Amino acid sequence: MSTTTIEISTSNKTQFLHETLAGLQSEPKFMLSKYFYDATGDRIFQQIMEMEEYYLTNAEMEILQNQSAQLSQAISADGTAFDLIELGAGDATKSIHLLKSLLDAKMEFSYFPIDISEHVISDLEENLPKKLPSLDITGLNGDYFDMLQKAAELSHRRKVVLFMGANIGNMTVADAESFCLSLKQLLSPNDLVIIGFDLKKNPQQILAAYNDKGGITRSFNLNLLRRINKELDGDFNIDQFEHYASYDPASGACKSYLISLQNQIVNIGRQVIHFSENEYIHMEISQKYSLEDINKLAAKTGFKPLQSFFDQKHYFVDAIWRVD
Ligand code: AVI
Repeated sequence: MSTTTIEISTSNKTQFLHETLAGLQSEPKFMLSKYFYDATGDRIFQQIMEMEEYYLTNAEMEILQNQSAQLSQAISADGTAFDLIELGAGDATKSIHLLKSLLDAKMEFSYFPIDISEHVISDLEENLPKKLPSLDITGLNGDYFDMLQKAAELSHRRKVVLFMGANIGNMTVADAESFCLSLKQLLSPNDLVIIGFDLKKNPQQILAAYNDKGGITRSFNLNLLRRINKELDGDFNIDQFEHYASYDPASGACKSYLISLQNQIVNIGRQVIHFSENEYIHMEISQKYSLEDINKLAAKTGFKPLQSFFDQKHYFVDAIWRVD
């Protein structure tokens, strides 16, 4: 077993400030949902995943619990050693099933979990080897793409990239296309990607997952304002912003916003941001896909769909694609 952490944290705060101001000085205003995940955000996201309305986690967990052996077979079909690179690894409660199946099958591989949250990566490096002592793990903390490049430099074997949890949904379809194209640039023929997509379904069910009765998603969004107050010397009055979620069944875009409840001024460091009453900040997109949308995305970005793994209710799919 080997354990290493590689961190790129030098300009994290400057980048946070720069991107936050750029978003708030835009018309319309927006924030980047990757900044939701400080220690408090991580905790609130855990609560979201345990919410009754948030069906995504259980659906994908069911796939991993019940079909990891088949997933492992698909990954190891050509018998060669590989590196398993996981984008947005979280606490690996889902991928641990796959890791176990791969270790049980005596596959030769190293595991590179990547996460934007440094808490998540250090927890993972501490705890995963206790459960899987023979696992070779190197944690990477930072932006997906920077860390993916880092992992590609470190890895000299066939690559299998895991991108589960519907994290691809937090990009617009256009950004998901650019992302898949860039991902493909870092891969070689026969490398695989496994992507988790939340499927289009009853609009009420989707909306409820992002507008829960208990207000947990609301505090998840508002926490970013708190984080800005704390880390970027901001003075948001949290009570004067309201969470609003919407889902468009035609496009599959589920969006969340914070609405300013009054005309107000917010200071961030030395910058002054004006809000009108009812002006919104776009906070996050959680894009939903049909199978047709998914296959189109693969074809457009140079991948060949190999296999799809669904939960029993067909709420969610983990799709395996090969570099074409
Ligand atoms: C991490 N990501 C896939 C979640 C989602 O469903 O878009 C983040 C989230 N936002 C609100 N609830 C959950």
